[in-house]
Amino acid sequence: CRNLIFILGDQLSPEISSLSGADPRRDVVLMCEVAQETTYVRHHRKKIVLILSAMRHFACELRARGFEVRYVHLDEANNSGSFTGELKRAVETLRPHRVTVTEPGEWRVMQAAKLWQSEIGIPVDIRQDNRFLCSHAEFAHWANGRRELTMEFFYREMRRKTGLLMQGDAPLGGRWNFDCENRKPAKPDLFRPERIRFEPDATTCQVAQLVEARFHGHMGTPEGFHLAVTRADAERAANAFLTDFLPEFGATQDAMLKDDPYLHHSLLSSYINLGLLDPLALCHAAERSYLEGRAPLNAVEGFIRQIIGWREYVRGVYWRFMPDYAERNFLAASRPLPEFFWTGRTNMACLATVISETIATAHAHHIQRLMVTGNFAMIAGLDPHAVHEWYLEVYADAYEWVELPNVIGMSQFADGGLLGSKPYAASGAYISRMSDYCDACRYDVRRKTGEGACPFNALYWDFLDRNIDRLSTNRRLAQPYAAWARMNESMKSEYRLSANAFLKKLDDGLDV
Ligand code: FAD
Ligand code: DLZ
Ligand code: SF4
Repeated sequence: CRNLIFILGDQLSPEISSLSGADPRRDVVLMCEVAQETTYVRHHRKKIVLILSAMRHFACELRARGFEVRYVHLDEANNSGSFTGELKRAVETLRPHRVTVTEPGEWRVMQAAKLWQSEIGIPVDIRQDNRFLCSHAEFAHWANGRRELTMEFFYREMRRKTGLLMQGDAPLGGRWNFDCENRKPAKPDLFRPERIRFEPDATTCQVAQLVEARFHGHMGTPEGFHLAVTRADAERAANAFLTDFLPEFGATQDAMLKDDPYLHHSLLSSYINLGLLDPLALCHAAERSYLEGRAPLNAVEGFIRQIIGWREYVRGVYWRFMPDYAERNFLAASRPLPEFFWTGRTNMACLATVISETIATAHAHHIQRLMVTGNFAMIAGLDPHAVHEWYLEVYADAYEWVELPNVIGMSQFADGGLLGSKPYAASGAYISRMSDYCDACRYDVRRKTGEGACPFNALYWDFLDRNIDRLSTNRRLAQPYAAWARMNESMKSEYRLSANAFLKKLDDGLDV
């Protein structure tokens, strides 16, 4: 009985459930580069290079393990352009008895996968994705009956389940979370180790040429691509992170520096999401760093929380609330994205820096995504759906299951507080405290209103005022709303005037 094992582009893991029980002498693997996946949003060109090159390398890895791999290239003459079309073609040629596939990460693809069995006329076995700790059923079990889906409580369950940083039933160090020791600003450090870079090999160069020629109108360029595209290189990147950056991971997690965009972040999300790194193995390696005295607990706990806490939690939220989650717009925001989101050309130095780095590298770290682009988008009232599409396009680690809850929930508060208990809105003071962006900005962060004042200042108060009916009952916003209530009317109207003048410029497409 011959099986056809269908492996999607973000399922590049040798231990993935679709391969479980596979016999290289009998079964065939299908992998396909398809136009539908490369263009359902206009992915950053470095993201496409990463995914297609990693797919091609994974096909080689499987062949080296003895598998026959039917690999369909994007520019192949008969390529039908879709997963369904390629599956049909493969079934017609190879005549397997059944298809096995690991559940797709995205709702959109899952809907297509549910139809495959009836469309191709043989059994299709859709298996759970064993690269996650928490299945959809387990998440539903945890979430059912809870009034609030608090990440921190979910995280504790995952700590208990994995035993990571646990001593019996208790968390190591007596606390579950050491975040209060984090959130420090950072100083430039000329001695910070260099980031590991990988020179493109012949396969990556071929993909880069294809992407250069084919994806006009997509952000960025394949030039300067230096990401890992194999498991071995991704593991090298992980080991370099564990040695050089993990020890300081927590402390500067929320900091931003103009000339040091990565600080102590791991830069591993793209590899984890593609399947090149196993998230649990990575957490165990981080735990060993603590147990063997190479990294402090606050750093290791913070790193592990991001992976077994946030990463698993946002996936749970995604699958529980899709498909309507994608359409949520609690704050009824509707402004289109300004042009500078595509060019980085704005006088606001924080946005110019983060967007330019995004264009160059297809990466930005968490606080850049949350408190610079995300914060601006929310307080300027940008349409959350357009914001979601932008994030899905521009980041190399973006797949809808992880991007959407981070954008619609955490960053835009468009789900009304399902994921986060308050909107992450901030004035220029926050950005000034946590970064050195304001030093070189044409705007003055200390000026509240009027010509030359930092736009974030007026937008922040105007955002609270504009949304007073929706947000003033939020307990976590009691303080800013009390401050707004105490403010005299002339100051309030100055904020409103400044914000409106700025927003009008945005709407008129003028430089800001
Ligand atoms: P580190 O800071 O080193 O963190 C370690 C790991 O923890 C990451 O590699 C990642 O796997 C995980 N992680 C950390 N925070 C989160 C989180 N909030 N959700 C899920 N996993 C997390 N992450 C994505 O992987 N894909 C996305 O498309 C994505 N979109 C985002 C959009 C917005 C608006 C925001 C605020 C966050 C988004 N994140 C996304 C989460 C986070 O910003 C990235 O995971 C992180 O910046 C990746 O860089 P890193 O590997 O250096 O992370
Ligand atoms: C993101 C992406 C891109 C750009 N291209 C492909 C592709 O050509 N073939 C493929 O199998 N997967 C690709 N992917 C990843 C898929 O979009 C991803 O596997 C699905 O969204 C399911 O999560
Ligand atoms: Fe951004 Fe305002 Fe600082 Fe300029 S002054 S970098 S706009 S926060």
